[in-house]
Amino acid sequence: MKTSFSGIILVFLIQLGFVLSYKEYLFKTCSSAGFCHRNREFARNVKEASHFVPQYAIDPKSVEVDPELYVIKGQISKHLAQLDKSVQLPFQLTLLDKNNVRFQIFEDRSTAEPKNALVNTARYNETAKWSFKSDEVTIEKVQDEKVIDDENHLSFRFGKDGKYRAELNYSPVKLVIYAGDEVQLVMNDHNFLNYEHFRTENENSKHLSPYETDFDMFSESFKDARHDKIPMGPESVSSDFTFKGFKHVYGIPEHADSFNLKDTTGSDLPYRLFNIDLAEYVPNSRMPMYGSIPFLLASKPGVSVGLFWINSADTFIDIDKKHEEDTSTHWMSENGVLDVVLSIGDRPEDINESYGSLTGYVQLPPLFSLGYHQCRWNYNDEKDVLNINSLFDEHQIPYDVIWLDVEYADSRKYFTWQPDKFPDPEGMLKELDVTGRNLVVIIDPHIKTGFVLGDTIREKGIAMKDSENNSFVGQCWPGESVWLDSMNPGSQEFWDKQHALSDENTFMGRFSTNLYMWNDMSEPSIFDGIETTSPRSNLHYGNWEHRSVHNVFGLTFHEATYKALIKRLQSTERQRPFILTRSFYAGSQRTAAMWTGDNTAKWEYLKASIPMVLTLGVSGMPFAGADVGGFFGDPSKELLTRWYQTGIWYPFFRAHATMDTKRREPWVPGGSYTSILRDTIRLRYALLPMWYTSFFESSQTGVPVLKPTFYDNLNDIESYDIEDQFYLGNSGILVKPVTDEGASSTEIYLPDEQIYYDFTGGRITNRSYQLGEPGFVTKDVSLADIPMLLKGGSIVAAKNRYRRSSRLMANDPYTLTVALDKDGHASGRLYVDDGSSFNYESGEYLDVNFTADKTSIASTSDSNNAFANSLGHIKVEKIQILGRRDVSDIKAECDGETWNLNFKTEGANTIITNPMLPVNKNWTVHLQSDGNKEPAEEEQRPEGVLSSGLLVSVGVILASSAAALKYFSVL
Ligand code: NBV
Repeated sequence: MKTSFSGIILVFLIQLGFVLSYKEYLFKTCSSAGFCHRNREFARNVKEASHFVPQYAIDPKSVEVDPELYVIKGQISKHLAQLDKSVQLPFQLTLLDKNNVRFQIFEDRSTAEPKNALVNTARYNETAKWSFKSDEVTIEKVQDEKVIDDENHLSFRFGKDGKYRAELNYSPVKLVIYAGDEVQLVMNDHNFLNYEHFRTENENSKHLSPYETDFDMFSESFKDARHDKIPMGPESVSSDFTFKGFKHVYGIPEHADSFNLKDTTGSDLPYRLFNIDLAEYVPNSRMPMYGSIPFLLASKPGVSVGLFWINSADTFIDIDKKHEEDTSTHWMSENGVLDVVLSIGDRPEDINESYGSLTGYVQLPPLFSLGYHQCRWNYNDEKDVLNINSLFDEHQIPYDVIWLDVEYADSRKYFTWQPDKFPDPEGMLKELDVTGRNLVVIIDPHIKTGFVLGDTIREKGIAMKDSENNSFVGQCWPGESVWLDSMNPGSQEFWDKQHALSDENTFMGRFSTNLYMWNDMSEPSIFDGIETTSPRSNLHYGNWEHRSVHNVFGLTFHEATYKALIKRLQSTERQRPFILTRSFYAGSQRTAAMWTGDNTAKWEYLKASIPMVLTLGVSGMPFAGADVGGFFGDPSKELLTRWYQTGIWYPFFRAHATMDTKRREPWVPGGSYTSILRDTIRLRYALLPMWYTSFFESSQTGVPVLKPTFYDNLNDIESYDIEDQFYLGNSGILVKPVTDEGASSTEIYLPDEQIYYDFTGGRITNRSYQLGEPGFVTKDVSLADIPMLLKGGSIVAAKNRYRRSSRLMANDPYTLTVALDKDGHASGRLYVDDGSSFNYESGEYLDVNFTADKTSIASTSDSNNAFANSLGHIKVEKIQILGRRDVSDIKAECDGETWNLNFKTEGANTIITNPMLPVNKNWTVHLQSDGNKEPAEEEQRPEGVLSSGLLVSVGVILASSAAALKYFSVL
C-alpha cells in the first residue's frame, strides 16, 4: 500500500498546527463552476433577448390526470431549433400532505453512452429517498373535478376550503401558486428554466439554443479538477422562482450570513450549497459550508410560502431583490432531476410544518443532550477526563457531557482507544455515569488503511470507489484512508458491529450505554481532495457518481450511526441516540444535532452565530449550536463570558477549542468571570424544562426551537429583519444576547404592544416595558447581565436547584413565573417524559397546561399514564406572580380540598412561597385582591398611562428615541 509523500507532509503540517484555513482560490465561484456559469449566462441572454422564444412547452395531449385525481402526468417538449426536433422530458405534478405541491421533471437516459461506462447513466433521483422521512409520502386528492381547463393550462384547488390554487401553464411552462386570486409564487416566471438534456460532445453544437454557452460542458477548467472527464456531459437543472410581494426570504443554510437573505446579483458568489470543510470560514459570506438544506421560506403578513429544491448536487442560488415588491430567485444544480416542492400557508409555522411533514421533524433529543457539553481537542487521557469531571463539581457548575476528539483513538484509528492513555475506558465511563454524565467520542467516515477495519471495508466492497471502481484512497487524520460508503446498504451491518455492546467489541465494551457519537469530517473532508472534498467522479453504491449525491452523503453517514446506536440495546430498553454531525442535509434533523464548525474566537463570529442558528431553525434543523468560545484562537475573558451568555441559548450548547488554544473551562478565567459563567450555565439548567418543552413542540410540528421575532408579529415589517434576538420557543422568554465588546447597554426590539417584564439572567425584578407601537427599548447591561424579558401572557416553569447534571434534576421541584398580559391573562406549557427512552411515543408523558387570570392560576393535564402518574412527588415549590402586589389572600384547591397558601410581596411582585402542589395533578390557586396597593416610593413611575385595571409594576425604564413610549405604568 502506497502512502503519498505529499499526503504525509500534509498530515504532518496539520499536526503542527498549520491547519487548513479558508483559501478562496480553493473553491469554485459561479464563473468557475461550469453549470453555474452556463445558467447565469442563459438567464442573462434570456433577459436581454428582444424576442424570447420559449423552448419548453407541455404537449396538451400528453397530459393525463389519473381518475382518482391524485397524480397528473405529461411530457414537456424541449425544442431544439437547430435540429428541428424535441427532447421529451416527462413531468409529474402531485399534491402532497399539508399543502405541498410537488413538480418533477425527468429525463430518460437509458440509451445514453457515457464517457465512463461504469457510471449509472440515469439521472440521480434518490435524494428524496434519503431526505424524506419515509418512502411513502402521502399524496392528496386535489379538490377540483375538472383539472384540465383548456388547451393552455391545468389547475386545481387545495387547502382548507380550497383557498389555494396551483396552475400549470403549458407554453411557456410555468407553475403558479395562488392564495385566493392573488399570485404568490411563480416557477419559471423569468423563463430561466433550463434542463440540459443528454447529448454527446460531437453533436453538442447542434443542441445548443441561442441563449446557451458551452462553457465546461465536457471538460473541467477549474484548476484542481482538470482530470474530471464529466462522463455525462452537461446535465444541469435550473429554474427561477418569483415570490410575489415578498421582500423577506430565509433559509438555505449553511452560510455565515444574515438571517434575511441578501441580494446576490452582480456578485460572483450566489448562495452556494456544497458541503465542504471550510475551516476558518468568514462571516458575512455566501460561501458554502459543511451542510446544505435547499429549503427557502418567504413570509409576509397573511401568507408564507416555502420552496424545497430536492437535489443533492452542487447548487447555486441567486437572489434578486431589485424588484419593487418581489423577490426573485434562481436555482441551479449541477445534475439530478428537477424536483421541487412548493408549499403555502398563512404563517411561517405552517410552512415549517409542511416541510417537516416530508423530511420529518427534529428528533426529541435525550434530555441530557440539552445540557452543557464540554469539549476540546483534546482531553488527553483518562486522568484528564476525570479531573475535568471533578473540577466541575468542585466549582459547582453543572454539565452533562465530556467529549473526546481524534486523539483518544490509537493512531486515529476510530473504534480503538490509545492503550496507554485510555487503559480502562469502561471504568472511566462508569465513573462519569455515577453523576449522570456521558461521554461523546469522535468517529469520522475515513478509516485508516492497513488497519483491520480499513481493510475490511475494502474487502467487503463497502468503500467509496474511485472512477475506475477501485476503493478510493485519500489522506485524512489517520494518514492514508478509505471512506465508508454509507450509501451502500451492505455497510450497515459492518457499522452496527462496531457500535454493538459485546464482549468482543473492545471499543464499546459491554456496558458503555453512556457513550455517544460525534460524526465529523463527513462532507466528506479529504485533505488531498478537490475543494477539500471527494472528486466528483468517485462512485457510490449503485454506480452513482459522487457529483450527484455529494450534499446528502453526510446525512447517510450519521443515519448509519443512528441505526447502529439504536440497535445497541434490545428493543424494550432502547434509548434515544445522540449524534453530532458536521455535514447535514434536509432530513438530518431526524437523527442528529449539528454545529456550525470551525469558528474563531472573535466578536464577529459570536455575532454571526445567532442568525446562523436562527436560519437553521426555520430550515427544520433546530438542534444547532456554534462552538462556544470560538474554535480557533484564544478569546478574551470578556468575549468568553459573552459567548457563554449567548451559548446557553443555542439549542445545542457546547464549548470547544482547537489543540493550540489555552485551556478555558469555565473555572479558568477565575474570580468574578467564573461566577458569572457558573450562573450562566446554571440558568441553562434552570430552564431545561422550557427547552425540553420547546423541543417537544418542534418534534411534533416543526416550529423552530428559537423563535424568530417576526414569527408572532407578522404585521410588523421591521421585525422581519431582527436577527440578534429571539424567543425560546413559545415560553415567552425574549433574549437579546450581548455580542459587542465593552457594551454597557443594549437595544431590545419590542415587536408588539405587550407588557415585557424584565427577566435579566432569569431573575425577576420590579421593571417592565411596554410600548405603544413596536420599537426599541434601551437596557443598561453589566458584564454579568444576560438581557432577557418575559412577555406578558406567559407562564414559565423552571427548576432552580443546582445539580451536577440534568439526570440528577429529575425529581426536583418547579418554580412557576406568571407574567400576565395587558388583559390580565397568561398561559404556559410543560412537557415531561423520562428524558431518554422511546416510551413517550406510546403516550408515556406528562403534558401540563398552565393558565392564569386576575383571580386564579390553574394547572390542567389530561395525561393519565404510568409515567405521568408516577410524578406525584414532584411539586411546584414556588409561584412568582409578576407585577401584582394587590393580593390579600391565596387558596389552593386540589383533589377536592382547599387550603390557604403562604405568600409575600416582594417589590412589585407576589411570591407564593411553598405551595407544594403536585405537578401531575389538576389544581387551582385562587387569588383574592384587596384592590390597588400604593407602590413603594422608588417604584413610582415618572410618567405614563395605565394600560388596564390590571396591576402592572414598573421601576426604571429607558425608552429609545424611536419608539413611542405609551404605557409605563405602576400601581
Ligand atoms: O477532529 C479535529 C477537528 C474538530 O475538533 C473540529 O471540531 C472539527 O470541525 N476537526 C474539525 C478536524 C480539523 C480541524 C482543523
